[in-house]
Amino acid sequence: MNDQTGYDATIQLPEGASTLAPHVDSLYYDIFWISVAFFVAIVGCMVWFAYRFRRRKGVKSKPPGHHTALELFWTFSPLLLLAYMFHQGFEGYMMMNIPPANAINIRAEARQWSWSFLYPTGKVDGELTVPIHQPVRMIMSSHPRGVDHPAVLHSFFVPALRVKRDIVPGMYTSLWFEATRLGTYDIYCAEYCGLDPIQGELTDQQIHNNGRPLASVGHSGMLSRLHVVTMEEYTSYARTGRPDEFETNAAWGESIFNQNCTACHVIEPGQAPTVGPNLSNVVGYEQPLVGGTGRMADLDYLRESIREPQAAIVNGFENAAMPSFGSLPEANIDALIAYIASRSDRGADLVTQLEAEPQE
Ligand code: HEC
Ligand SMILES: [Cu+2]
Repeated sequence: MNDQTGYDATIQLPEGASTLAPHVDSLYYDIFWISVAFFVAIVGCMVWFAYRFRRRKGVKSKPPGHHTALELFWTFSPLLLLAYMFHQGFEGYMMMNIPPANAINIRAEARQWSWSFLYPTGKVDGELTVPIHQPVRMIMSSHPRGVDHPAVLHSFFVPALRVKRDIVPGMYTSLWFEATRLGTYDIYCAEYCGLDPIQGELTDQQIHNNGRPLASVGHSGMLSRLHVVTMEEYTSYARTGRPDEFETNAAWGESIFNQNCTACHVIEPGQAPTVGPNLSNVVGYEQPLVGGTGRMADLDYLRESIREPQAAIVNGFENAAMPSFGSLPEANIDALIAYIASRSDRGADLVTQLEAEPQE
């Protein structure tokens, strides 16, 4: 059931990879050719009349009064064409706005300047992967980048699917599509969403030298990719749990930590803390909190610190804020905790407990 009905790009339009694409494209080409026909007819008549009725010596113009049949014809025939365009457009609009009942929901979160996609299984990724021939409904929202960078307008745009919808702070917007062709397609943010102030400080060389040019420099870098794969590939992709390349949860956690946490935390004993506390020798020790209380750094405390960092603030760090990582799947959070526990001389028990948990 993986027969593909999508098609290649033409001079005017990108490749078509969804059930909506033929609708949009046929209406586009109908309107295009109607416009071409009118252009040729109108400009042709204009040129012919300019020549035929040019001023000549001794010829006096005798314009006719009017021609009822002709006037009725050119009033009502365009009306029919417009009614046809409206009908086709409305049909496409309805199709685009009513997701089929069997659609799977994928959440999209837009931030300055990145995308995260959250799958029903709990998996989170920066690129979107969907099964072919399966309706998918995107439920989209805009999020702050940090404390002083509030949520802004974005727009989710996948030309190959012919779908585009604004993402508005403070509300959910949605769209749906059914992919009809395997492959990888571009995802754009189509609503100007700001310029990174550091861009001015980067040289052209720095901007173009890193592997994903412009990735961190504002709206124009807010790009991602859509992968349309078979249902079997999708199922194994969306599975959460430890990827095969890691032997233990702690090893997997280290890689998650390096991707998400090292901007603010060091984890070697004796290193001076950066934005947040040094996370070595935290597990198993009493943590001094703002307000004079303290909490034992056990599994609950660590889960809370990662999901709801503001619930308990470590003494001395009240001026820096940690963003919530509550959108990470449970398994990833446990792997992170296993890694942090492995970096404490009192963490061995917690590591054993977390390594023993069943993996799907
Ligand atoms: C933007 C900076 C920032 C990032 C990124 C960040 N943190 Fe934090 N973290 C902080 C700050 C600041 C604190 C102290 C304030 C508080 O307790 O909320 C903190 C506190 C913590 C604590 C409590 C530490 C203690 O001594 O009791 C843990 C555990 C923690 N972070 C884990 C993580 C993990 C795991 C990640 C990555 C998934 C992460 N942090 C990413 C800034 C950050
Ligand atoms: Cu954007």
